[in-house]
Amino acid sequence: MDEMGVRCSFPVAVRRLSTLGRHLSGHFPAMASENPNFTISPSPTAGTYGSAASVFACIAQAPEDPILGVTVAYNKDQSPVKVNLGVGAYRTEEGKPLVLNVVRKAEQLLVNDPSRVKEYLPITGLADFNKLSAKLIFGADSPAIQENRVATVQCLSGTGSLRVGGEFLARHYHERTIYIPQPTWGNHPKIFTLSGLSVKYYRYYDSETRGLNLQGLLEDLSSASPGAIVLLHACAHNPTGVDPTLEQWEHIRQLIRSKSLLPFFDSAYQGFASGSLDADARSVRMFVADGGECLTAQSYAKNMGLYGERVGALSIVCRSSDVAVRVESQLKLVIRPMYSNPPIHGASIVATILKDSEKFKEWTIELKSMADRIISMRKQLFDALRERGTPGDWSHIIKQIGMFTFTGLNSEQVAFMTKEYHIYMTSDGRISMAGLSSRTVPHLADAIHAAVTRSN
Ligand code: PLA
Repeated sequence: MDEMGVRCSFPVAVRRLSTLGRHLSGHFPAMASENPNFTISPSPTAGTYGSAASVFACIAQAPEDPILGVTVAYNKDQSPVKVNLGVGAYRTEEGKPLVLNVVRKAEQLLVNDPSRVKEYLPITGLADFNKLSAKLIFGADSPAIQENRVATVQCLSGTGSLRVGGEFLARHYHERTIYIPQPTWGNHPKIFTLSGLSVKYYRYYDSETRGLNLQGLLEDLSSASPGAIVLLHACAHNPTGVDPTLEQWEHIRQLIRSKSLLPFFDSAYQGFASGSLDADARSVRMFVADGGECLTAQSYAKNMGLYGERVGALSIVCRSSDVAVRVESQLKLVIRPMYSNPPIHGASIVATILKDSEKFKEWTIELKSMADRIISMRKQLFDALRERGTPGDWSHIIKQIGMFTFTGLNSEQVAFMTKEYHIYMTSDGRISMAGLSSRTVPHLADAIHAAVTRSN
């Protein structure tokens, strides 16, 4: 009993009974329909179990999300010097969120077009958006696109694309194990486990060299069961900022193909790593060029700054166009009961930009300037630590790529920096370089210096 007088084992018992009821009525439909009183479902909401107590009284308080929870803590802090380097969200030099000019223009066009309506999209989303998204990641001249071997569906940003892909694989693919890098974005294991896949890790990062553990990666994938799914970050690996070189990608590709493993690319940062959309898609294109199959989850959150619009795409590259048609038909069965069909606004912005060569050009310029600003933050932070004579080799700050630096700071050092300097970052020592500015670099460098020298 808890203080409300509710038996805490009760909801579990109720759940089991109702499940049993559902199970029985599924197996003996005649029984259920012949006897209208045939239900095993006690009704706690009716007050039978004590009218004052909530049926949710036994629910435990859940912890905050390790990444988005950092923003929650940041928002509560009243300090004027606070800096949020937790979530990967781009900020200007003034520390403000950025809506790209080209996005504003596209939105104006959409708003001023009276022919635009708010009807439901098809289950698979906006057709133009899907075609243009596949071109963006695979390349306009990709044989897979020309041969109609790609099934693309609009999804709820990168996360939704991964989830739809995961559920599709759990239903239709013969091997349920997915290998994800160690470490990886914290949401990956949750997304894939809840999709019905079984998650295993492959070695990725070498904390000694602060670089790629290629040997470990190849060994772990070599011993994976044939056909296993392998999650790969297309570029700008989160959280390490360490990407394989093209030569290393080629090793990885050969191994994956020779073991018949199925690559699933997470492309959340196309254009954000190098500033070039094509260069950042090279890993994916290498796999598509060999004619084999793969999945790709794309997000426009970062590269178009459309975080809250939740716009992304899942593409499945198949061996033939008729397989692609059947795959798409099954993707619809995954999507329909999950959220029915995707939202229209964000995808319309993306399609408006991608289909117009001038707007596309304008986007690439704005994207490059975001990527360049992040690169310049790396240089500034590195220089600031050198100036302070902070112990340690900080060259990984300029070697790593993409939105994040995996600093190597431990959770106590992070806690110290948050408490004493109001710097918010994830406890694994990851900082979002996109959240820094020339104004905040010295403050961060002071905090890192203090954290490192304090524990020495
Ligand atoms: N994949 C990777 C590797 C990511 O880093 C993120 C976002 C996503 C997918 C999903 O992005 P989307 O659903 O918004 O398109 N990672 C962020 C945000 C930027 C987050 O955790 O949700 C991060 O701070 O790691």
